[in-house]
Amino acid sequence: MNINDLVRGILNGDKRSIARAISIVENSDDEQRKNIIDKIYDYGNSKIIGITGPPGVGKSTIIGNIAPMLSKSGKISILAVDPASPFSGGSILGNRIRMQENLSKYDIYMRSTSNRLYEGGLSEYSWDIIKILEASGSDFIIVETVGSGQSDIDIMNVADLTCVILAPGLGDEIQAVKSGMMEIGDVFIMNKMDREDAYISIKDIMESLQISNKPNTPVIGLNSLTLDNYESFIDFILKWNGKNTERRNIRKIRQIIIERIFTTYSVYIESVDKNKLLGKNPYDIADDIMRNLDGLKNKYLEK
Ligand SMILES: Nc1nc2c(ncn2[C@@H]2O[C@H](COP(=O)(O)OP(=O)(O)OP(=O)(O)O)[C@@H](O)[C@H]2O)c(=O)[nH]1
Ligand SMILES: [Mg+2]
Repeated sequence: MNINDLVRGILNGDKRSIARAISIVENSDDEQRKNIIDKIYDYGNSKIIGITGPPGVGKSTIIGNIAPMLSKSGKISILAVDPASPFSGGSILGNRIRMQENLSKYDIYMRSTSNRLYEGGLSEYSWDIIKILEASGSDFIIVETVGSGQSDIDIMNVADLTCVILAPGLGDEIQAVKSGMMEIGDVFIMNKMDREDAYISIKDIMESLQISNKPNTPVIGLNSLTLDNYESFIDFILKWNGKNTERRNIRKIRQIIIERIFTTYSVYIESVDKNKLLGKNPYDIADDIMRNLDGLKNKYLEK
């Protein structure tokens, strides 16, 4: 498939073209990524909904429930970022298959991607994947982060609406979650309201929001077994009109530049004269290498 056919396919919402383009941005080089993004950049206007929170609180369950409900108001795509860890591979795949079966009747496109140990709860090319899903005509793109608790904070740089999902009985983990996640939520969801300690947990979160100077941030309780109170959450999502394009793009620019510097300088670092390594302070060697910025320019700009 040539690039123009691929782009036409994406713009028409063709699922095979979308899947192929995502594989290209994940597995090719900067130039090919740039090529695709160049051609689709101006298309689409999606609301990007981030679903984050500790492991097992019900993120996937909630997405599986809200996606069909939201599909009454527009086209939905889902991006689920999975941990690279081989230990959880099997169970996650099982979850995904169940979710995909459930969603297929609603014409919802779902893609999972591994974070490949990229930190922050998203994957390295999440931005590019989101651009592709956006150009394919999605009205809503729902992103599930890895679910490693307090370190899943990158989503706030990417989503237009960040939903932090919590559940009763998180035990000691709640303290760690609070220290990282209270800042990033536009809304807090207490899932598993069927649990008896749920109301105490909601009160606890409200108190933490007071302390964090965010007393007006909404807290919504959900029971994902009965779908109790889901209409409040859907209503909240539909009314939300915050946009985060600037922050999303700045994050991407930073990432592109760091990646380029890293790739280029790795080569220089490997080529350091081994005799120098013993005789010279590493700070001085790093300065020497960085004086040679020409390598970076030649590689990316002088074509
Ligand atoms: N009792 C109860 N269980 C729930 C509720 N929502 C989800 N669960 C269960 O909680 C477990 C974890 O749900 P998931 O949706 O996989 O949670 P997750 O946050 O996506 O988990 P990871 O992606 O592994 O971090 C599953 O067994 C669900 O059936 C709820 O409202 N009440
Ligand atoms: Mg999940």
